[in-house]
Amino acid sequence: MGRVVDGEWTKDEGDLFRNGGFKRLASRYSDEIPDDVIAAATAEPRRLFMIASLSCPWSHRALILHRIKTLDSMVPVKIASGRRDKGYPVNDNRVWRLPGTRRDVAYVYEVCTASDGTYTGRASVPLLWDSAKGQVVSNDSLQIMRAFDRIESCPSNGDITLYPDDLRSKIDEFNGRICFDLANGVYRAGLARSQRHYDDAVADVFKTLDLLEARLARGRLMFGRRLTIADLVLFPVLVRFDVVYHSHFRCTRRRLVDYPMLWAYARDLLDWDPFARDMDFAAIQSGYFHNDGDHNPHGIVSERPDCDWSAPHARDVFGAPQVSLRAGGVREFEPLAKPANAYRLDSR
Ligand SMILES: N[C@@H](CCC(=O)N[C@@H](CS)C(=O)NCC(=O)O)C(=O)O
Repeated sequence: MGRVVDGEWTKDEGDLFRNGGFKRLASRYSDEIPDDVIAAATAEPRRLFMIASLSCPWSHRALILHRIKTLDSMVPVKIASGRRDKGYPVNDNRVWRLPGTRRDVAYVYEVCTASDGTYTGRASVPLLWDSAKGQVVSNDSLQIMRAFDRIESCPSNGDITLYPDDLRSKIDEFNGRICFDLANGVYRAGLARSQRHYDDAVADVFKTLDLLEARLARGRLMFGRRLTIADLVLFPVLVRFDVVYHSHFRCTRRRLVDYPMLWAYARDLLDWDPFARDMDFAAIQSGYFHNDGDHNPHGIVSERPDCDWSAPHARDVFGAPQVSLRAGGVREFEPLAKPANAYRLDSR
């Protein structure tokens, strides 16, 4: 994977592996995003932009919120694509003028060092950049999502919040558990360098999926009918499960399609435009299979499972989805339906 030390790219993994276990390091810019930066998204469209990857589940959760709030004209997205010679490239391995600077950058790590010449840490995505200050605002997906959630002047859904006050502590607790036991649990399983670490990680992964399966037998979404950021955190992990985590990361006890509730829930959400728009199974598989020389030195991409993402899910029996209003109360959530065949679900 590599990382940045004192502004220089190094292949040395530092503290990433401890006694054979994979340890995800905290995001370097993880503070709450201040009000003046949020205000800038409205007052100065395109001053902020987000770098995100289509293969990355942490990027995907932020992209979904970005889609729900239709933020394109205010906070554009740059999709990080290309060969990861020195971590994520920003522009298909060609240099690109970093807005607000005189620097040409090719990699995400150069964006970090443009912000801080002595940057030490991971060069991770998603990343929010402020062109006026020439600085990274955040490289923490949860903070980026919370910031997007607070933008009120967006073309649609400015009146809603996916992080409502009355559920906030429960959402935080839920996200904490999902992040450690599942979202990061699959990485701990896949990247383990000892049997014990692998065993512990897969136990966490499947214990969590079992709990979620039971929870989804009681309601349409993670918090009843109300869409919250908890669903946005979970969905990117589920859609990657059978195509990557089950095979490549050795989470082999069960597949997503073996969990009737979770599988129907994932199909339900995939029917909604903001969830489907950045779904690209080919990009997801390439991101993992082509960039993990330890496990897959020949870069073979495994065949995708033969399953029908468009099969009826019958989740409507739990009632129409709702969303919290910033002013209090709830309303029905009307996600744009996914136009038939509009996405690259099956491209290869
Ligand atoms: N704490 C970060 C984690 C993001 C993350 O780990 N992203 C992965 C891509 S899925 C990444 O950029 N990995 C490269 C690295 O850590 O060097 C967040 O929540 O945004």
